[in-house]
Amino acid sequence: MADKTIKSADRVAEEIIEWAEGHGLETAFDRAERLHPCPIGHSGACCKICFMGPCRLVGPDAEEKAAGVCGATLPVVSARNFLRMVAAGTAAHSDHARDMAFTLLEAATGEAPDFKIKDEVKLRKLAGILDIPTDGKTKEIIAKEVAEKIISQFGQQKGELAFIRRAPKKRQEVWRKWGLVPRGIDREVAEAMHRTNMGVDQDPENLMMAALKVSLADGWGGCMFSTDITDILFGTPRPRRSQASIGIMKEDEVNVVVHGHEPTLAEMVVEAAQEKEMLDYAKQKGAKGINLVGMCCTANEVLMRHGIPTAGGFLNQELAVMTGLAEAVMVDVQCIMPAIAQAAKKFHTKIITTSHKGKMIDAVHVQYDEHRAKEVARQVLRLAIDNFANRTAEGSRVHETTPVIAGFSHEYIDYMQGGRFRASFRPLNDAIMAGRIRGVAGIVGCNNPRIAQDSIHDYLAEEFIKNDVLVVSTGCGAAACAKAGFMTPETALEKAGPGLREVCEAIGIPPILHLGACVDNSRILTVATHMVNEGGLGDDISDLPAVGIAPEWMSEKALAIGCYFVASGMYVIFGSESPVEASETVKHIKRNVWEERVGGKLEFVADPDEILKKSLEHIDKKRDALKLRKYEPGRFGVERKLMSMADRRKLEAIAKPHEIK
Ligand code: NFS
Repeated sequence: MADKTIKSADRVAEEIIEWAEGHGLETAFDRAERLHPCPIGHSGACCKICFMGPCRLVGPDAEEKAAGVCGATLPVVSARNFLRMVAAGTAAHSDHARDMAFTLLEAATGEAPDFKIKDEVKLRKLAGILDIPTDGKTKEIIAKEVAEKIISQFGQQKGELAFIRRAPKKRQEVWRKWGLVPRGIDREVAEAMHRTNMGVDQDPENLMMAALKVSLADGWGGCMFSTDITDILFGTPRPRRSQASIGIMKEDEVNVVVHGHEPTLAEMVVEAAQEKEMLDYAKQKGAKGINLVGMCCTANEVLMRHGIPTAGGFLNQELAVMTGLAEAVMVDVQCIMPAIAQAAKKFHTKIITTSHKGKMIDAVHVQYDEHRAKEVARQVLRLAIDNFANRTAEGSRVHETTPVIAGFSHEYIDYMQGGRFRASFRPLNDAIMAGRIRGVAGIVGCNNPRIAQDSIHDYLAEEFIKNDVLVVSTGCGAAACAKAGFMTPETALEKAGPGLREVCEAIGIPPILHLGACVDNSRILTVATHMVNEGGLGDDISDLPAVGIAPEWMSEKALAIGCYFVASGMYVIFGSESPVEASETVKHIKRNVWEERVGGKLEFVADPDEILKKSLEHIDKKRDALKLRKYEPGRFGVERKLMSMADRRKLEAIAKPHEIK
C-alpha cells in the first residue's frame, strides 16, 4: 500500500517537501518526526484537569491499580479526556454555525447588505422543519424567523434540539431511551466541561454516554445548522468541474489562498475578485488577473459552490507558502497552523488573519465585519495585489493539477437519481438491494503528518470502489481523493467494480462523491436518513450496510464527528492510535456498550488493510441481516432501470439550480 519512505502521497506536495528539505526549511512533516508524542498523554493516561497533578496513570495493572492524587482511576481519566475532546470539537463546529446563523439574521434584516438569500426553496423547507409558518411571508421575514429559531437552539435549556426530529423515528426512540437527546448546544458543551471538572463525573460509562450526547448536539445541531444556512445564503451545491493541487498557483496572476472554515468572507472574496475595479488594479500592478485558491474546508465550500480550485487539505498550508507564489493566505478559524506565519517570513507571502477569535503573531490582521463584508474582502485583495511586486524567484514551483468534480449536496444526490420531478433515493437503494452497490463508505476527516499524507485516504477509496462500495467524502479526505484524481466519472470506468461502474455510468457520477466541508458530514446523516426512509434497507441508520472512516484524523472535531455517527447508529473506524488506548474499560465501552445501546461503535485501527477488511465484513454482515442478495462481484439481481444520461440532461435543462429540491 503506502510507500513508507514518502511523506505525502500527494505528488506535488511531496515535491515541495523535498524542495523544502533541500533548502533548510522545516515543515510539519519534519516536526512530527522530531517531536515524539508523549506515550502517556497519547494513550489517554494523563490527567491534567487540576493542579494536584498532572497525574500519570501508568505501571503494572494500571487499569485497576493506578490512581491520581484524588483517586481518579485510569478509566475515569481516560473517559474524561475523551469527553473533553468531543466537547471541544462540538464547540468549534457549533460556534462556526452560530456565526452563520447571525449572518443569516443580518442578511434578512438588511444589516449585512452584502449577503442575500440565494436558496429560497431550501429556506422554506427549513422553516417547515422548524415549524415556522411561511404563508404570505417574504423570504426575508422567513429568514429572520429561521435565524432566530436556530440562534435560540444554542442556548436552549430544556426540551429537544429541533433537528433531532429529522432522524429516522426509530433512531429518535433510541436516543430518548438512553437520555441522549441534546437540549441546547451550549448547554451540552458546558455540561460536558462541568462533568469533566475535578471531582464531578467519576463513572466511565456515564462519561462516555455524555460524549455521545454532546456529539449529537454537533451532528444534528451545529454541523447541520451550518450546512443548511450556508446553502441558503450561498446556494445549495451542484456538481462543478474544477482542479485540485497546490500546482494550481499561477505564475502571472495574484494568488490568494482562502484558508480556514467559515465561508462568509471567502464568498465575498470570490465576488470581489471578479469586480472590474479589482481586476484593473491587479493589471495595473503587473499581474494578468486574480487567482483564488482554496485551502482546507474553506476550499471545500468555495469549490462546491463556485468551482474555485483547491490547493488541498490541512497539510498543504505550509507548502502553499513554499511555492513562493502565494501573495496572501487569508485565514479565519480552525486548522490553521501558526507555522504558516513563520514559513511566510522566508517568502513574500502575507498571512492575513480576519477573526478576532484567531489572531497570530507575525500575521497581518484585517478584522472581518459582516456589516461591510465586501469592503473587507476588497481590502484583503488589495493587500494581496500590492504584494505581487514583492514576489521573488524563491520557491518550489510545481504546476501539475488534477481534474475534480465536486458539489454533491444531498439535494443533488436526490435529484440526480430521477430529476426534478422524480427525485428519490429509490435507484440507490435498489442498486444496494440488488448487490450492484455493495454498500456505502464515508471516508472523511483530516491529514496527520504522522501518516504519509493522503496515503490511507487514497488507498481505502480505491479499494472500496474496486469492491463496489460507493464512497462519500468530506473535509481533507475529499481533498485527498480530489488530488488523487478519483473524483471524476472516468474513475468509475477505470477503477470501480462492475456493479458500481454500471450505476455511475448510468447516472453520470464519479464513484467517490465530494459532499463538502467537515460540517457537511451532516449531509451524510441526511443521505443516510433518506436511504432509511426510502425503504428496503431497514428502518434505522444502524441497519444500513455502511461505515464511516477517518483514517488520518488529528482534530478534536473529527472525534466529535465520529461520535455523532456512532450515536446515529454507524460503525466508525478511525485510523492510527486510540486516544484512550491505555484503558481497556473505555475501549470496551466504545466498542461494546455503545453498540448494545445505540447500534454504532468506534474503533481505532492503524492497519489500512485491517480497516478495509473490517469495513467490508461489516457491510456484508448488514446485508445479511437485511436478507439482501449476497454480494458477488459482477452478479446482480433485478432492479429498476436507472435514468440514462440523455434522460437526465433533458431534465437538467428544465431544472434551474435553485429549483433543485
Ligand atoms: Ni475537518 Fe476542516 Fe481538515 Fe480535519 Fe481540519 S480542515 S473541519 S478538522 S484537518 S478534515
